[in-house]
Amino acid sequence: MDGPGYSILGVPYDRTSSFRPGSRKAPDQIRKASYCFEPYIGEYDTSLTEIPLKDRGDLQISNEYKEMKRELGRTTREILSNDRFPIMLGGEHSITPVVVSELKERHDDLSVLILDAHLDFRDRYEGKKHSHATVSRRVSEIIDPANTYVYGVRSKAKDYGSEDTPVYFDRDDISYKKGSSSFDQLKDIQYPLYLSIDMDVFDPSYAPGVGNPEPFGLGSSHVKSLISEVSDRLVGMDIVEVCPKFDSGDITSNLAARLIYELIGSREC
Ligand SMILES: [Mn+2]
Repeated sequence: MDGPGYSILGVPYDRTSSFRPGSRKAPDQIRKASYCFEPYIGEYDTSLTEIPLKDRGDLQISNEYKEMKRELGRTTREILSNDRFPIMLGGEHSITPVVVSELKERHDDLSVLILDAHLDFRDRYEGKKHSHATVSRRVSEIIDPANTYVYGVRSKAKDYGSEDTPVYFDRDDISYKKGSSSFDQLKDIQYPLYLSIDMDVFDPSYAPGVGNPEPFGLGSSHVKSLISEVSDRLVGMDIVEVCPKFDSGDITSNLAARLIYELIGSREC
């Protein structure tokens, strides 16, 4: 079933998770949660059973960064060379720069939109360069900082500031004005675009099962409309930081699975 379509890949890696590890168990939990939904999405009049969608299963890796990077890089190249749209299921957020790096080889003008409660712009965290807490810094080194967008931020280190900071939107600055597009603030964004969803961008009431929960977050409808506005200009996505061990009632896995339906449905309509 090669050729245009979607490839789902689980990346069971959470080596640097510092607070609540366990996101390496998320890919399977997100798959299980997806069984609760009808394949037909009425809003977009699209059925997932009629779309070329291949689940490649999980990367067979130990929890070591170098191995994850090598295997994820190799498999991403394979997915892209088959002209398929990659949907990566983390795992922790440090998988994102590996995928971005491969996409940049194909799209010189790539932008990246990261939905995240955390700015994650440290150069190192706990001595590690490749950590869940250094993601936007690593991404902005691969593409231009001006093309790196972080949306939904409500936690950052005090000494984050430099001219190389990505474009970021604090949660408190995001407009919820009735009638305005949730995407208005990102109107200068360039395409093609890669979307990385750290599930902690949501308020913990929507997504309690994450590595680093942060109160006062975004609602699910807001993120849904944002996804549908950008989806047809995306070249890949990941969804990271679901932590099943802390996920009461599988709420977070359920939302993660439904966001993937949303992405595919809104691209196909
Ligand atoms: Mn985060």
